[in-house]
Amino acid sequence: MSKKLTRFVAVLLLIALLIPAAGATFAQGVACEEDYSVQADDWLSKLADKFYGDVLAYPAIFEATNAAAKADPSYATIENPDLIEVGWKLCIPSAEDAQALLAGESMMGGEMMAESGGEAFNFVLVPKNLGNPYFDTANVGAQEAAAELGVNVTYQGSATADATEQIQLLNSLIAQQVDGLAVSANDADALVPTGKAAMEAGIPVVSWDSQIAPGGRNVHVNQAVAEDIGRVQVQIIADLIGGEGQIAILSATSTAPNQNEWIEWMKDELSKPEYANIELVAIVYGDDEDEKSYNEAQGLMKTYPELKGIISPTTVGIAASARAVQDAGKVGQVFVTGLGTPNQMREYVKSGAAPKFALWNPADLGYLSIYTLYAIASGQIEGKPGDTFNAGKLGQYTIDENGVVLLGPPTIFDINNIDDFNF
Ligand code: RAM
Repeated sequence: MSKKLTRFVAVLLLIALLIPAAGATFAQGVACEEDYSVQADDWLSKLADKFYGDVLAYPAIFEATNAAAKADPSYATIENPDLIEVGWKLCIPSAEDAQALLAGESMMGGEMMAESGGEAFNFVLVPKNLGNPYFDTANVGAQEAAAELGVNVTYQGSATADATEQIQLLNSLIAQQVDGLAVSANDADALVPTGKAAMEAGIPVVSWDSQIAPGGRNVHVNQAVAEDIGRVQVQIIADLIGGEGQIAILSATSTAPNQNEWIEWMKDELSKPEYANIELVAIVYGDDEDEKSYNEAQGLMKTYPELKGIISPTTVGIAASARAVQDAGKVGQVFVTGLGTPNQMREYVKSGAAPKFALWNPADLGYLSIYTLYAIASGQIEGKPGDTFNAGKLGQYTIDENGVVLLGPPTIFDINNIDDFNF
């Protein structure tokens, strides 16, 4: 063999060695970097997580395997991406090819399933009540998630934050056979039978913001650790009133699961020695209605002329309380804190009626709730403790041992940062 020819063969051999052990290249130019035989308890999103670290990349395996099956029937033909069987041979494209396949999908998720014979999901986001900017903002995030996932999310709630009205609404949504419910509960226990009925009818239930007790939902999406939310509000009021004096709590409804849990932590914080000079004189309820909350705040100032602080762990109550303090000419005498939206509280931060308060981003909460619901409804996860799923721009989340997904720590707002936020 001539030297030239030897070199040519060597180069060919080298090229052959450098090419990964790929299977055939299929119609769309996608090669199987690896073949995979389905094991018990596998499902596509779990495999997408394993190979690409992204549960939402499962359509790439689905598409590539079906393309491969056309050229080589030893690969499985997958009709329903939610159903794969043990022993099936799947085509796993390289991460690069998977990305190209996903980018080539005009639609992902629910709509992609629609293309393959399934149907786009119809989810419903249910707030405690309508007419509250906090929940409206959550819906903005939910719609963003819906657009990314190719699902429909409608926003439906009752006029008042009332458990009976909410149960009626949920029953009618169950009868309509919607594909998933994301609910901010008006009562943790009263909603359990309804949540159960939905799940028994095959409708996944995620509670968010205000939880349905375990047993009545698959997962609860919690905005922040309840203990932290409770304690921080006491720490802020103590600071605002100089560590002594009478304070009151103006809450949402008396049955609200989230507020009631936070109030327990407030009491616990107040029992510490450093708050010995602070007296909690009353807990009243404005029912997340502006006028009622305003009247309750006025009532507190009348009944307790020495009152120095109001903690209102509701976006409706805190704005109404701050307005009542301002209208009463008591800025600097009575301080308000609690949980509010920056847009509703901006003027009261600036006037000094409510110089400091806390909240999370409700849009992120709505966004995460829809991703959680989608992960369960699409069969990517069962919704059990330890399950991990991808929530788009927010990243990866894991369900904890109590069936809870945690959004993250709250933000504290004051004059220094209030203008940086617009919700
Ligand atoms: C109100 C609602 C909601 C709560 C916020 C802080 O908008 O009661 O459930 O999370 O306040």
